[in-house]
Amino acid sequence: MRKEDIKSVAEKFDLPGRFEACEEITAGNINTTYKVVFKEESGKENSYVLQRINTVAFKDPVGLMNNVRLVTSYIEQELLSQGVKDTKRRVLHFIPSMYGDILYEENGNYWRVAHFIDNAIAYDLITDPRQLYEAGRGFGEFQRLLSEFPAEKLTETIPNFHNTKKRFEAFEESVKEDPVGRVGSVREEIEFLMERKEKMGRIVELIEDGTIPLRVTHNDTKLNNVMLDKDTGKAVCVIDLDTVMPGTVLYDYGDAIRYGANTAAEDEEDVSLVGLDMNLFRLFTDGFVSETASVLTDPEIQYLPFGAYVMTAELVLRFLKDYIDGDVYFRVKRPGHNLIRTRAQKKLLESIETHYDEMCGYVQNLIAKKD
Ligand code: GN1
Ligand code: MG
Repeated sequence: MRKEDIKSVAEKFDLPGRFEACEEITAGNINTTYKVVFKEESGKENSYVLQRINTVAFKDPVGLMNNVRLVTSYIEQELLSQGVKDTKRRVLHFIPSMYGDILYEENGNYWRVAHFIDNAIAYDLITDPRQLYEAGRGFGEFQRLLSEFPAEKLTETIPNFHNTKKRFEAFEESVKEDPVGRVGSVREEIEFLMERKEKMGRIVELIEDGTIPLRVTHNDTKLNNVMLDKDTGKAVCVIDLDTVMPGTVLYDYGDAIRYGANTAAEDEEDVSLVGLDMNLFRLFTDGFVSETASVLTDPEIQYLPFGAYVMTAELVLRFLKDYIDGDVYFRVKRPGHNLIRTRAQKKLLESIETHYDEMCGYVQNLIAKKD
C-alpha cells in the first residue's frame, strides 16, 4: 500500500500528533501489518501497530474485535489484581478511531490500531535458548490468566480452527478436486498424511470423551506471538489475539513447540536443517508448566507431546492443502512457498516421531514432581 494511503487510514484513529513515518511488518501470514509513527508537538514520537484484518480468514471482524476487547480487558483486570502496577506493556491496548470504536471500516477494509510495545522483540528464530523458557512462561501465563474467563462470551472467529478431523475432510476434497493441477506432484506428501489420518483426529476425540477439557486458548502460539523484553529477556506480552477462542491447551503448547523448538525456520528449504531440538523442547515445557501446573489436569500435561505431534501434522496438512488449492490462504513470499513449508513441517513431524517417547517421559516426570 502507498504511504499516503497508510497515513490516511492511520489518521482516522485518535492518535496524538502528526503522522511521521510507516513501515510494513511482514512476519504474519494472514493480516497486513504496519508500524506507524506519530510525532507530538513536543517532539515526542509514539509508535503504533496498524493492521488490516484479513476478511478471507476472518469473516466476522466485528465479532473478532469484540473478543479482543473482552480478552484484553479481562487480562488487564487480572494483572492489576495480581499487583502488576503498569499494564501498558503487559497486554495489548487498542485505540479507538475518530468514530469511537476500536474497529474502523473503510471501503470494505477493516482496520485497528494498537500501541507498539517498546523495547521488546518478537523473535522469528531464537538467538538464545533461554528465550524458549521465557516464551513458555509467557504463553503459560496467558493461559493461566484466562483460566476463569467465561468462554461462552467469545465468538468462534474461525469455526473448527483446530478440528483436524474436519480439516482432513476438507483436505481430501481439495485432493479430489485438484483445482490447479498440482496433486500429481505431491503424491508422496499426500500419502504421508494419509498414513497419519487417524492419529491426527485423536484430540477431537479426547475432547469428546472428556479426557481433555475445553479452555479459552490463544490458538496461534508461534514464537513471534510473544514479546520478550530487550534488556531483561523476560516475557512481556502475548500478541495476535485473533484466534483466542475455546480450544485445548494441547493446541497452544503444541503449536509453540512446532514453531519454537524447531532447529530451523518453519519454511526452511533445506530440510536437513529441520528437526526437533530436545533442549528447546525441555526449556519451553519447563517455562509453560511453571505457569500452568496449578490449572492443568494430569491428562492435559500427559498429552502435551501429543499436542506437538498433532499441531505439526495439522500444519503439514494446511500448507499442503493451500498448495493444492493454488495458494489462496497463506501469504506466499516465493514460488512454491506452501510446498516448501509442507516439506519442512513434514520433516519436523518425522523428528517428533523419533523423539516421541523421550518427550512423553519428560512430561511424565513433571507430573510426578507436581504430585
Ligand atoms: C498463520 O497469523 P499468523 O501468521 O501468526 C495462521 C496460523 C498458522 C501460521 C503458520 C489465522 O498465523 O494458524 O499456524 O500462519 N493463522 C491463521 O505460520 O490461520
Ligand atoms: Mg495469527
